[in-house]
Amino acid sequence: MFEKLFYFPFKVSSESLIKNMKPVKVILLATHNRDKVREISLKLNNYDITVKSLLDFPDAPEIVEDGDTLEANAVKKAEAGFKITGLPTIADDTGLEVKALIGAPGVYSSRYAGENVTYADNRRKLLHEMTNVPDNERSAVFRTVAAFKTAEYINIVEGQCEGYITREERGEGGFGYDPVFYIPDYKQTFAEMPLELKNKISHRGEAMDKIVEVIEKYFNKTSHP
Ligand code: ITT
Repeated sequence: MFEKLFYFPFKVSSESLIKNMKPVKVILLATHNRDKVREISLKLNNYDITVKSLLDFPDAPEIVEDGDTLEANAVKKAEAGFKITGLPTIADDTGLEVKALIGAPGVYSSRYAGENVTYADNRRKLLHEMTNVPDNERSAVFRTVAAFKTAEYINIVEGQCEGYITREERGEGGFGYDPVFYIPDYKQTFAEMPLELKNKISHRGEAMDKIVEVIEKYFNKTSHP
């Protein structure tokens, strides 16, 4: 009786089922930063990849960012994320390097104004430090180092974006230093442009374009033939 109810009208071999099964592609973003999750998820939108972040793993231990370089921190976050979840993991570490401040805040961008500060505190300090810097000496570069860690390897890429530090905040979008980072080609700060455009031209966008190539190769190799 039971068998009859669940009778398949046509015969499907388990082999063909497996062959036609779409492999589930899941990656972890080793971050708690919702703004980064939004940007990177948008970037990976077209790739049929399910993106998780550490926000989905509330019991995950904190990863301390104590490296002296962006690369050291990106590697540390990617390795820790992979160890915690077993998922192929992306991590990025980003710094704003201001020429007039000899590369500061750089790797210390998140704590420029001190521990446990807000994005706004950091921007305020930056604008204050640059009060006497003339317009033609306000160049800066955003640098991102991103790492992709799997069971087999770790791949490291970089992206950067050049711009200028404004004298006051402009725009409501983006996050972090976006309202004070001006891109002359677009006559806008990152906070004034749509996220799609920031993602196309930004430091993180460039790094993610490179990481996507690595991820595609990774999933093509490990997916069903
Ligand atoms: P995770 O380490 O959890 O990924 P985080 O906020 O600490 O998140 P980073 O160390 O990579 O991120 O970045 C340091 C700071 O640089 C960050 O707190 C922001 O203030 C700033 N920042 C990073 N990416 C930015 C971007 O695209 N636009 C503006 N500011 C950014």
